Amino acid sequence: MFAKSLLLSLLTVSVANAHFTLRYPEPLGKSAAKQDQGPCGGYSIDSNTPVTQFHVDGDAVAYASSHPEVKVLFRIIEGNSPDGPNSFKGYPIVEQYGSGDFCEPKVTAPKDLVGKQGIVQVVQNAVDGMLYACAYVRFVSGVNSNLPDTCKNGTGVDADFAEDPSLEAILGGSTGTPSSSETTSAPTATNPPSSGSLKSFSLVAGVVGFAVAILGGL
Ligand SMILES: [Cu+2]
Repeated sequence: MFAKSLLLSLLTVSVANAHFTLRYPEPLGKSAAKQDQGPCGGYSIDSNTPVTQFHVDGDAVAYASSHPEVKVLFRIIEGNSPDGPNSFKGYPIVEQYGSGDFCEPKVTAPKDLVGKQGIVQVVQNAVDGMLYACAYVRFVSGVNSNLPDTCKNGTGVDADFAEDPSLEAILGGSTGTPSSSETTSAPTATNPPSSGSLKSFSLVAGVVGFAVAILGGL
């Protein structure tokens, strides 16, 4: 028991040191010390914040991950406030497997953001909770045909599309989301939780009835 809790605390310490490091676009800051703090991992935009050009028809978001399994939201935000009213899903939510370098080279933003500034926010749902990093960008037209060197996948790193209600909720808290990506909340309505509760209630009632019958027979 003691050995188990010691192992657990050791694991917690090791993952707390480095969650993930956003490599591209240039992040607001490189320390992961406050990465569990939304919306930007303890950083905010100021006069020293680097600005990266971001191509609305497809650009890279690259990071190095210490976690072998995370779900990731790539969120595009208009303006210089992470809590601004207009935010968009830059790519479907993915589940990334394997630790190391990971890059999604086709993150997109709405075309009408061209010429404006904004934020690329990466939110990971990891074993140690929600993790955040942001980059300040200026939106430009077209596709980035000259992807950065940091856009690569480490050996054994892979990804697949995934669902994640917690990450969707971050996105859903704002207005102006493209209608094409707003079909995710519907499935829960067809499977209301009450049917599950009713089933377990009748099971319990059956067991109680059986017990009563035995008692009655004695
Ligand atoms: Cu972590």
